Amino acid sequence: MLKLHGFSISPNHNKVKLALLEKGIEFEEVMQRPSQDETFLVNSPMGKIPTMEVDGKFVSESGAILEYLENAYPAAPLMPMDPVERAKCRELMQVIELYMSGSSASGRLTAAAFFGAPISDEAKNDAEALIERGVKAVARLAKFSPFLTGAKFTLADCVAFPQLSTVAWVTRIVLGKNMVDGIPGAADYLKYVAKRPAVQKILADQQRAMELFMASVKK
Ligand SMILES: N[C@@H](CCC(=O)N[C@@H](CS)C(=O)NCC(=O)O)C(=O)O
Repeated sequence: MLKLHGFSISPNHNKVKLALLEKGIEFEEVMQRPSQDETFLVNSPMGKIPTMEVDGKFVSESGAILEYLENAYPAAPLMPMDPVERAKCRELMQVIELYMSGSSASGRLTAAAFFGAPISDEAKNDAEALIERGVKAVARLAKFSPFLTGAKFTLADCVAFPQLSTVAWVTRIVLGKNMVDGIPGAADYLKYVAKRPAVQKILADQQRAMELFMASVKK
């Protein structure tokens, strides 16, 4: 059985978990925090989560894992068949991943949002400018009719829901404004997608993991 190593607070973990749930693939979740331990770097060379264990082999990088799932489990497709539509779906995934995700722009604010870590005004302004550019790009590309790329739920939604929710939360806490509100239709889209059973599970697991995490760092 596939094993997803990571933890349920992480948006990168949750985008893969959402694809697994939406595709109806059986999997096991193995609790793993990011780590620079040699033993973990063997399975995830940057020490990041998630990493997916497939028959004893490990694949890291959520984009590569999503591509594997789509190729290995084609029965419930989450990518359009038409090559151009497929590329447009990939484009949105990339734009969100590269310019808005926790490992890029909003990631600069994550420690401040989670732990109240000090952050300079300069760092805040830099992050805000980067996120602003990503917000404008997503606003240009997203259809929200009702899903990100059109009528069907796709991998772009698996990426967008956890990432945009995180950007919304982090920017509200650190910058005092929810920057996802700069994407017309995004707030309603997030509420709509949150009703899906798979997303409900993601949110419930995330809430539980967050409570455990906060209790462990307060000790
Ligand atoms: N590009 C990677 C990003 C993964 C990532 O940044 N994961 C975060 C958790 S959401 C992490 O492991 N952070 C720890 C670190 O950057 O060392 C992917 O798509 O999987």
